[in-house]
Amino acid sequence: MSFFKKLKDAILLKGIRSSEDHSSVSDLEDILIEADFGFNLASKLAREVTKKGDALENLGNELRSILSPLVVDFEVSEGHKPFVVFVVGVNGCGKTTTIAKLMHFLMTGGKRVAVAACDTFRVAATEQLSFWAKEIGCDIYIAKDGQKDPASLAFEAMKASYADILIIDTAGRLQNNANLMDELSKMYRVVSKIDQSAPHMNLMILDATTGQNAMEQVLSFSKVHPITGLIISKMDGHAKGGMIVRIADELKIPILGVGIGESMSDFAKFSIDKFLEGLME
Ligand SMILES: Nc1nc2c(ncn2[C@@H]2O[C@H](COP(=O)(O)OP(=O)(O)OP(=O)(O)O)[C@@H](O)[C@H]2O)c(=O)[nH]1
Ligand SMILES: [Mg+2]
Repeated sequence: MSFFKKLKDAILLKGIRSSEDHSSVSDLEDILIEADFGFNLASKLAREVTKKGDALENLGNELRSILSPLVVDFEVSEGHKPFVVFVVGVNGCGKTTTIAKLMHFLMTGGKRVAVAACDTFRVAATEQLSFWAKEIGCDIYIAKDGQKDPASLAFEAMKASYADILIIDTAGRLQNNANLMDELSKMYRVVSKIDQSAPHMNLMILDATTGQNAMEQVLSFSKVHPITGLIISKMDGHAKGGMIVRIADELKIPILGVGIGESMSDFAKFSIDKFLEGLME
């Protein structure tokens, strides 16, 4: 049963109305925890929205006020050449597909875009990115035979590129894999040697089907280099993406878009209305 349906039932059946009724507040709290809002936020919201009036309407308003300051357009600023975008995240979260969507979006906007295939572990990863680069018409930098160091590829791409925007694809890695996180750290260091202000955007992709672990993922990747934007992939599936509320509330990282399919045009601005509707389905 969906989150808001449960919430409605809880409100109707259990008469969740007031914060003085402790059992009602804790029922609501349980529902919010189950929706991946996390314990602290769930408790805070459960208390606040039951204070007076319609709890469901209050909750909608609270969620809007958490999310709306963070929902922004995907924009690259002028004055950096290239404007360097790192794309990071755990294995299979949708990094490479999101890059295809961004290449398409930026090229359509008249920008010259290049990508560096810095996932040098899997041959298939380079092939996947090459396919999109060719399809969309972007320059691509790929590792030469035997070259496995993603940092040196990122370095070469930065030196060579005449593009307005250089997007760096990275290998998927679990946030608790120290070696791979060190490797990522080296990539940032190397890139900042060429341009101190780079990367200009450090984008993390979150799979909408991820639960509370998403928070830990963002915190760990942020330790290596602060995450400046989030894109939630796979919002076209069954997942509601409830974890984004907690991340927004605690970390206040801008939400730059959502992935809504597997093709290059399946990129959209995060819609709070649709998100809330999704929760209510
Ligand atoms: N339905 C749907 N599928 C998606 C979306 N984004 C990515 N996928 C699919 O998810 C799978 C993994 O996507 P990739 O882009 O390869 O993910 P990745 O993070 O680059 O993976 P690694 O490089 O292996 O870590 C592929 O089958 C994609 O087609 C999305 O927004 N919606
Ligand atoms: Mg990939």
